[in-house]
Amino acid sequence: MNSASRVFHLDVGTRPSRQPASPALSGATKRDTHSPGIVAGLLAPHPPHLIYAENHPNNEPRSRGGWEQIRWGYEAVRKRVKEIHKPDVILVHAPHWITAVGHHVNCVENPKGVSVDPIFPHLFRYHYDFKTDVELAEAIVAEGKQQGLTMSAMKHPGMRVDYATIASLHLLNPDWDIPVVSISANNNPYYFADAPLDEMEALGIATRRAIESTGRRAVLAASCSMSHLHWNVEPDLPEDMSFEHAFNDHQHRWDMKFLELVRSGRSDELRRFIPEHIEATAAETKAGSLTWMLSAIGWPRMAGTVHAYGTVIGTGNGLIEWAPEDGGVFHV
Ligand code: 2X7
Ligand code: FE2
Repeated sequence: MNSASRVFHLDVGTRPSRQPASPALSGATKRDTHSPGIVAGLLAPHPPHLIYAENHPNNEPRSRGGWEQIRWGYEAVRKRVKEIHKPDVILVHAPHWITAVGHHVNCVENPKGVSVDPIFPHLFRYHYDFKTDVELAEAIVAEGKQQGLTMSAMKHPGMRVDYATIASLHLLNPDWDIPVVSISANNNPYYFADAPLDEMEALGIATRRAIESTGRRAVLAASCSMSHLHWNVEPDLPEDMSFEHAFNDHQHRWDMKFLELVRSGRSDELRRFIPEHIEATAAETKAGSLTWMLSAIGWPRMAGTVHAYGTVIGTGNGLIEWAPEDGGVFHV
């Protein structure tokens, strides 16, 4: 890695620990800049194209740009993360860290290496070096077990971190100066057509409890695209935007129905709609990341802010934020 690609490090867990927040009504929020809890939940998609287009020194391939609207949305979210939310930690649940037995949490203190997208290696070969919030990661494992889930603390320092985890984390905080917790996607939903998302609801609750008991203020990122059919060929110049559009009208319409529910704060309907949307559009939310995040913040009856929506190689990508009044935490 060259010197320009080095990342900053912070000591994890050195802040004074905070008392857990008192419980309140579901979805209620309050301005409170000190209580532990979740300060924002994000749908933060990870197409490697977005990193390629940025020409960041951590990523090897070079481009002429592309997918600007989604990338500008990420610029706005980055600013909010740093200036408004100021979290102790960013947690990410990502579909491309696939585990066959249960849910794994990365408990390696300083993951380092090169993450490569196996389908788009010509776009994404990213040098990463970041700090894990190990105390929180281990607390999630323990809370998950309490919820009856099969949990595992991943402690192999050599394990290569998947491109979805790295892409969402880079897009949210390219400085890498906020500690991270990364959670795997159990792939039962891909074996069993009718596997429910209940486990992800339980994992969300476990995550929230771990955040509160360790006194952290956290941003949660569900690293997922929405509609997920994509072309099996790409233009000679991958960033040639004259080729970029929705896979078909059906996919687009279902994504717009999804965004309508988000923008109008109809979370109960959204909860019922997510499995229908998965079925209709092969949505990547099937991996459970979105359900995990929305369960953790308590399915609040509030409008999500759609910072951007755009297609990448035909897939639909919404960059969405749910957050209490600036500075507050979700009380569930
Ligand atoms: O992993 C992905 C994705 N979710 C969407 C679009 C293109 C590539 O990779
Ligand atoms: Fe993906």
